[in-house]
Amino acid sequence: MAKKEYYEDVRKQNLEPLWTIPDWFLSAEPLKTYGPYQWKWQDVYPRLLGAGEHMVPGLAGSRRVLVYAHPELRQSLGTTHTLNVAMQMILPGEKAPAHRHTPLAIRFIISGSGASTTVNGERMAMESGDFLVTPRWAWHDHRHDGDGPMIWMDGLDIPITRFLNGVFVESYREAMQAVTVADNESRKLFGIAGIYPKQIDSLTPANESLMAYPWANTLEALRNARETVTDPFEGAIVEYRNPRTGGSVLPTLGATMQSLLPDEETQSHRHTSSAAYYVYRGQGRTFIDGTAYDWNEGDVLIVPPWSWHAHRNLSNQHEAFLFAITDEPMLRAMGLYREERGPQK
Ligand code: 1HN
Repeated sequence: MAKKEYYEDVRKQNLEPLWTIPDWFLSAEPLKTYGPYQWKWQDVYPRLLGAGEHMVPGLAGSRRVLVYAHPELRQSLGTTHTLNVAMQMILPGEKAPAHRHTPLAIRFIISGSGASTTVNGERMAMESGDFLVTPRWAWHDHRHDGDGPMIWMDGLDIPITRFLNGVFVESYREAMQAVTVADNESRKLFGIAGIYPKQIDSLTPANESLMAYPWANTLEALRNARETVTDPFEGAIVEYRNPRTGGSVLPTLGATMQSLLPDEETQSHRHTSSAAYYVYRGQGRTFIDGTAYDWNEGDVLIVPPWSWHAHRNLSNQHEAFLFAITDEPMLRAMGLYREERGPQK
């Protein structure tokens, strides 16, 4: 058979000769399939408030949420290729009805006071800086009994769950769950490291582990990290963990809070995990593959996989706090996590 005919014949059988497939199939190192991206809070905030006029939770859909859809990931509506960041607002007196889905979620509380979320029958308070967890397939609803808009950031693993064809969603039989255990039960049971109720091994709590991490604890842990482990690539950084397993807070999604002191500058590194940063406090600049991205409070910044990045606090007075979600646990579980520490900026 002539060469040309051979290739036609083999492809007709939906067979692809490996020696003809270019680099994208197996590349020497991860390819850049999408770039860094940034959303400024000044562009998001008014539109989130605007959503207050256009939808009511429970009526038109069930959540007043703006999803951060990376322009290079329109197919998946991903914020990174694995994770979503979304911003949610709930107004006084509103209720976001109970449902559950296989994509898991974290919530980082931004502003407002007096709202609560109920996860598997456990009602939890939400205050600025708190970090909350909604595990896979957990019932959850939100309500706001305070004043003024309540805003938080949602982080979910929707893109990877969709890619794996694992999405299920179900509505609860009633609008809201009954509260079945003491408020903030998981915090009361598991929230103080190393000291637990004597009966802990025989309990059947509403949730198996800690669901709410208050800001005061995060701040104390950061202060302690600052005094004990210096990290030239991160400043001081703490990771939210599952206190019962010691592992990442969720199987696919990791979350961190880091602090940069006034004028602090980190060294550049890159890793195979992707990250979405939320600027909780402060102002600074992040270099990603040589491009500078300036950030202020409320901004969201994407660092794609295998991209060199270094942070700088641009204030000479105020500490900066960066919250981040990452897919690092997923990459580690698959043996794919790698980091390179470098000089590049
Ligand atoms: C969702 O169900 C919630 O339950 C928040 O609070 C954000 C983003 C995309 C899809 C579903 C919630 C979401 C979401």
